[in-house]
Amino acid sequence: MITPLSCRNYIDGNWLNAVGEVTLESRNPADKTEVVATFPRSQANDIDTAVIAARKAYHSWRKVPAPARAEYIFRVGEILLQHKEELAQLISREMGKPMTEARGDVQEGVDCAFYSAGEGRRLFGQTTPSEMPNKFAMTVRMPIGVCALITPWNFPVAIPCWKAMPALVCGNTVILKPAEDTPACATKLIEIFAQAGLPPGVINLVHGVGEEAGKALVEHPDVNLVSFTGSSETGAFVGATCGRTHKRVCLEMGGKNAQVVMEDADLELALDGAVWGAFGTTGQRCTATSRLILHHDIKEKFTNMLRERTSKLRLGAGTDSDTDIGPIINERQLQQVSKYLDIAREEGAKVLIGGDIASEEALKNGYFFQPTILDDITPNMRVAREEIFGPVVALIEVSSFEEAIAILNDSNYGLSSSVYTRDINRAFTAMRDIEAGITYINGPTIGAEVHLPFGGVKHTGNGHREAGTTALDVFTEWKSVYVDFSGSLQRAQIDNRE
Ligand code: UN1
Repeated sequence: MITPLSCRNYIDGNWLNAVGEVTLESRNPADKTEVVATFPRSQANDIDTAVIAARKAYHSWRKVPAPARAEYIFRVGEILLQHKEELAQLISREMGKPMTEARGDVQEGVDCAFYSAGEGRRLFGQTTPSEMPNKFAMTVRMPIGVCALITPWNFPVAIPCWKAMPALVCGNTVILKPAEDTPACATKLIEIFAQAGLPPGVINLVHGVGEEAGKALVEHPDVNLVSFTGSSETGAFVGATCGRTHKRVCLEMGGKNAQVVMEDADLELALDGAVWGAFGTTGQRCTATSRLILHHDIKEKFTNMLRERTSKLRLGAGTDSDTDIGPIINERQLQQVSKYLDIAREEGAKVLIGGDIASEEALKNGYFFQPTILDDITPNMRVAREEIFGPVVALIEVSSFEEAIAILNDSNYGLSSSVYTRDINRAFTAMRDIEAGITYINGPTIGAEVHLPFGGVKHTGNGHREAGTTALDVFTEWKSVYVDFSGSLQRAQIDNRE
């Protein structure tokens, strides 16, 4: 057994214990007897120390030229790439995803580094004519200040990267509060940022629990922005608190993503997409396919194909090379998925395959749930409306394309969506009419790329888009600058027209 990693906070360039003595543990979800890391239970005073450090560093970091700031991030990308295998192993042990996916998690961070670093040489503003003669007008992007980044466990490397990297290139300083389930991944990631030579205080790490460390960060008067990815329930608290304390807030919350399969679709292709979208990362992605909206004409055939394919999926530890589906992250989440199966049965759903905690001897030490297909689902059932965040997909039958889109849109959430069809008119209609931040045509609901905006509509988000150039809109303020070179007072809003 590997010795547990002893994690500490990283504040002002130093690895520090929290002021309080209490430490917590993260465990391997595939073998809960294995402690992966211990980490401090930071309290408000630890948060305060981190905010003071980030504020102090901000005053000089914002003046470092953006291309020079970006070079640090480029270096982070290079070092991350060198450590990809080691970090992927750690992700797989601490979070449970299969190694191929864990490598993808790190690669998403690398991609984000190289993409964000390029922005250091752009960060474009605009020039625009002035109403006055001999006057010049332009817009410039300004950093926001101290940014608190609160990140989930399902992409323990990629998500902190896609928040921290653009934030830093834009001239902000950051404090990362990672999920309690993946402190070791966050620690290794921050070690890489430190190795890249970022000045002290520019990036800080505080471990702890959401209700204490996370809450203290969100409430702290000297934090200017909070970027949060997690549950809608916590997001509502974060949003309300930021509203009350006048902070910019970027929220990425739940999803109830649907894949539509029309009668003209390439069914093998749609099957590959459905299995990957629903069961990849054990369904623990905010982009996961949790509803399959199937046209009546292909429903039976497609359902049989899906059941057949699902029955072949192998559950196991992410670190085993023949694993298709890893564990659920923790006991609480496992119980949550089980609870939804009880609800589904009470609501009259038919469990086609799966439906229970996996009980095979080899899986007893981990939090494993069988990949599950629910049939006879009507759009108003709770399992068709609420985010489950596990390997469970609900089948809904429709008899037309219009009905499929209406049901897809009949949700409080609007993150990702997908339509399988060979009809170009339907494809473009879907693109126009689907209420979601992301729409795939003939591709699964998961797998967004870092150079495109990422986020959703309705209860999924609050109008911001992470990643892509839109990340710059999250992490900068606009300033309008007027330069008058006429040498005399030119008065605006004086109207001398007859
Ligand atoms: C998430 O689940 O919060 O689009 C992020 C995807 C990944 C990111 C998922 N690139 O599936």
